[in-house]
Amino acid sequence: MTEMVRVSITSGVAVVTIDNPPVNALSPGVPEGVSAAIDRAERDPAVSAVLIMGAGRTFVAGADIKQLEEHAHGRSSSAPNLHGLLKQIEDCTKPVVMALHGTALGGGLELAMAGHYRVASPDAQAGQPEVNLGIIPGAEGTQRLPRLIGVAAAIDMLVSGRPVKAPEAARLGLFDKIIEGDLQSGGVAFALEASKYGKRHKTRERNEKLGTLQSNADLFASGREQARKTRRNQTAPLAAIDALEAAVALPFDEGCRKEREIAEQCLASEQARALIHAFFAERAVSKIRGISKDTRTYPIRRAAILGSGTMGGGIAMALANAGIAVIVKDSDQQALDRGMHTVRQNYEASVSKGRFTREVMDERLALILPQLTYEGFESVDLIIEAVFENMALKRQVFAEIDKIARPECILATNTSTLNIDEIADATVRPHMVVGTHFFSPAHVMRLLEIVRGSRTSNEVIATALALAKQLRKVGVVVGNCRGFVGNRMMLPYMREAHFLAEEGATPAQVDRALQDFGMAMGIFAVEDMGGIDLSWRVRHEYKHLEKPGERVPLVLEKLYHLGRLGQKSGAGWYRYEADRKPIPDPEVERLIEKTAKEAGIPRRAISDEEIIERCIYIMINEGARILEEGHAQRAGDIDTIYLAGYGFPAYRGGPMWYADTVGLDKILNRIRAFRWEPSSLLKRLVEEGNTFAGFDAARA
Ligand code: 3H9
Repeated sequence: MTEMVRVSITSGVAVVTIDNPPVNALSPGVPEGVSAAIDRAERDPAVSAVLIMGAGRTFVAGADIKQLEEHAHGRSSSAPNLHGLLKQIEDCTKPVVMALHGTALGGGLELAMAGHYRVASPDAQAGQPEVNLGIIPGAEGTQRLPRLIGVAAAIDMLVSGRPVKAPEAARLGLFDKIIEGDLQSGGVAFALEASKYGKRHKTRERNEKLGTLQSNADLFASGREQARKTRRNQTAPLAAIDALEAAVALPFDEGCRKEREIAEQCLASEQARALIHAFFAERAVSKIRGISKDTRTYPIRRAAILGSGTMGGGIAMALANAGIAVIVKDSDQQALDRGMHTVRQNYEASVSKGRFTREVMDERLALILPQLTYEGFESVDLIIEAVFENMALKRQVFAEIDKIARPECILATNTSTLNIDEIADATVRPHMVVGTHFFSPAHVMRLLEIVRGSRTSNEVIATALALAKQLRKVGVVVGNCRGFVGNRMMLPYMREAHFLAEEGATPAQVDRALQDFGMAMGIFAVEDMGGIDLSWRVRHEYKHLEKPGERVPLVLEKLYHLGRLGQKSGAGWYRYEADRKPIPDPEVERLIEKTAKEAGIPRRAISDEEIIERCIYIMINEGARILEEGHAQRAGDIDTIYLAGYGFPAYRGGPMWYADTVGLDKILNRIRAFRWEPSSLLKRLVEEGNTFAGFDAARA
């Protein structure tokens, strides 16, 4: 046994407990410990059955991803290998029962499927989320899963990566029994019963749900179609289906060999390295210099929001969804009614899609209290301001709430562009003022930029991070600079797209090239969604920062003055019909051509490669500036922002990770060729032969 695996004997059942916090990953030592425990149980005449479970909050959440990362980068030759252990478990002459709670994921579920039976607590979930890491199950999961639940359900689990909850798992045949009450005693009783039954269920021998290549042909075809649609450009989901097909076509051992081959190829891929980076980058964002686990946080039980517009309503829903009671204040009854109507409509839509029940909707709605006054503001723990983006108005609002709120109440602003310190100056508690930059729709989007003002206290930042977790969002701490991180990088990206159009690319070509690159949406479609008036306003707000003679986007002005404000007016860069799909508009193309001609901008054919280089590299250059100025703590934080909030393809790891994969020297050369001013950090990293990942590692 190892320290990570304990064994105790209860009523003749060897209870094997895997104890490798925080999530009982199968790190070196765990498989060896389980193997030794099985070996001992097999030889001990006093033992009639084995029960394997996890200590703490979960069963096994998979292989150790750190170990996979080492292997993916070629820094270690030993990938985790569970095959011997799984065979040993399945061949054990005494029944082996797996008792699952929390999350049995990846290698955890693969381990469980090698057991003769699976029992689970009602809250347990099981899944094969490997595709989220760019890999496929590599411990016989693609071979055992279809044997237990059939090909259709297996395709769904493998391609979506989505875990199934206990009742569904039981219905599918993945769990044999749900145990209410104490899992260990229920598991021991089940194991004793199984030992009397004699016959053991070896999953590898269960072929009744497999069918044939022919009978499953349609399922494989539609699975592949689904994979191409929902996981655009990703290799692992298709590879997982190939491995599943091998389960149907080949005897178990040969299928496993095929799975191993495919799993190795996936693990060695650029996509796996990028997705594994994204996994750890997202978990690193909460590690902030100066803030530790002991940093005090303020409890957030009740909150208030100022403003019932799209953002205010969305934030109210995000809070209510996490069980936080929230007052929504507006100064205008009609606006308040409109806002609450939208909130209700959004909830109704979720109910009709089956996301939750009407009772849940009613509970959430009951937590949202619309009103016109400041009544109750004196007792809330957090006030989030979401009024119109105007400094004078925000300062006035902050001065007012500062007088009403109790001293321990956090005052947050949802500004996306304004200076937090200037807003904080309107209060006598600048240490309690923070930016909470939500993304629209705020009840859906995972990203939350937490903007640290120069006087924001560590306790307030720690509370905002905890709140993000409570809201199931990814909170990333950013500095108080123009546009913070996400929008600051987005602005030059958007401008460059405008220039490309002026020089000869159509908006549709730019958007298609970006989507082929993997962006969730093209930048012109994004701009139409946000509103041309918004882009116009932002540009004019910062017009004074434009240098004399600097090139500025020209068509934007024209669209704005023509009232082509984007989706909301039915036309912007594109035109729109009821389904809101962007339709290329020859009128806009003529307008662009005319504008370019008047400005003397020569038009030419522009390659997709140039579009990607100019749009993405300019973003990377700005990201590097943000890093050198310390407005983001890590390149990985910037990546997380772009993955969680801006539709950057996760399989490229985020813009800074992508830059490393292209090569910083190449990026610098292209930046020089485009006659942009390169960031000094980028120049320094190239001189040192370093990468953004290296920059992060040195500061960890
Ligand atoms: C696999 O199994 C391949 C097999 O097919 C092949 C076998 C041969 N390894 O997310 P949290 C760390 S692939 C190492 O904040 P939560 C995480 O980094 C794997 N570390 O907690 C963090 O560390 P820190 C398939 C792991 O409660 C801490 O645990 N499995 C692993 O919000 C807490 O994590 C998966 O893809 C791991 N497997 O969520 C599951 N998992 O505190 C990946 C977590 O230092 N994990 N850590 O920052 C998850 O989805 C979530 O972590 C989980 C808990 C739902 C388990």
